[in-house]
Amino acid sequence: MQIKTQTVNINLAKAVREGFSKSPKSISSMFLYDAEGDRLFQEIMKMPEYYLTRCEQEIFHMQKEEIFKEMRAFDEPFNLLEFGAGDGSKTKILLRYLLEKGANFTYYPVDISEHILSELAYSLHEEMPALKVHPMNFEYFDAIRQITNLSRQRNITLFLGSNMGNFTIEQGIDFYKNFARKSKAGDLLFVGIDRRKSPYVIRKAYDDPLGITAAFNLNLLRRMNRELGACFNLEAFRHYSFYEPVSGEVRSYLISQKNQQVHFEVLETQFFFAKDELIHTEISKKYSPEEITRLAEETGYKVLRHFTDGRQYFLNSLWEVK
Ligand code: AVJ
Repeated sequence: MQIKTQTVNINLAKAVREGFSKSPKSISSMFLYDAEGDRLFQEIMKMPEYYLTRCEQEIFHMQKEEIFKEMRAFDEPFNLLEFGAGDGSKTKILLRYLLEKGANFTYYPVDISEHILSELAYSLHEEMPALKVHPMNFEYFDAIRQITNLSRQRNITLFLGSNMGNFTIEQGIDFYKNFARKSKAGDLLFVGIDRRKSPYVIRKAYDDPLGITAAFNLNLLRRMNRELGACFNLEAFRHYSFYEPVSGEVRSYLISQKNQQVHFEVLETQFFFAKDELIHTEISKKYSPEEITRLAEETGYKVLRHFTDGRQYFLNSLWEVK
């Protein structure tokens, strides 16, 4: 198997210059995923409080037959794209089933983390040697362009694990409109979305007692120390997150615990953080089924079906490009 990866130049330096000159300071959650961030997110998925992964796995285990029937996955060859594939722990359930049932497809995992993508390609090769895999180390829309050049088969795209929760509603609308524009009529999109539910349950998932989520968030500072020669003292910042049930958004921040000046060697500049000043790092938005349907219809899709778990915590929604 040939592993084709290309280093993406996601410019952390540029993001810091822009994000830290605004008020409140902010940095895209995309930068959470270096090798250490990937590892910490894998720890998060194992936490009892972080129900999302297990709920989606339950849906796949219990309803894979129905899901692929609705996708017409056995009718003709197709491309199976996955945005933000990560370590593939959920997707493997689906891949194994498709292989067993003799579906004719190539799997294109797309991820901005070169590290996690090469681990995924390696483990797939070990566990499912018959699977055709073509890893794509690109940002989402660059990957679609490449795949469209390679193959005119129908695309079924997976966007799982509540990854879309990181979009604000406006970013989500832009993303899906743009995606529909770059798709062919009949292409499918299968999205995994965390549902609105008891605010207590959601709050706990993003602020666990062992501090794994805090370590995941603080790792951003460690990454800037390493990649930009910054001199953040990780003890001088604290993780803060809360769920706001009206908007359905979990918002995560790093809060400066004192007045401090942080020098960035690579940027040849410094930033001042006042005591209690925020760095906004992430949004994790939750949706009701009605909001999901509205979003799909507004952006160029027809909802074929919703699949949910026993507790109705999570939802996988299948959309067809109109
Ligand atoms: C990987 C974006 C789905 O928002 O739930 C977990 C990341 N952040 N705990 C999420 C995350 C804090 C996660 N996603």
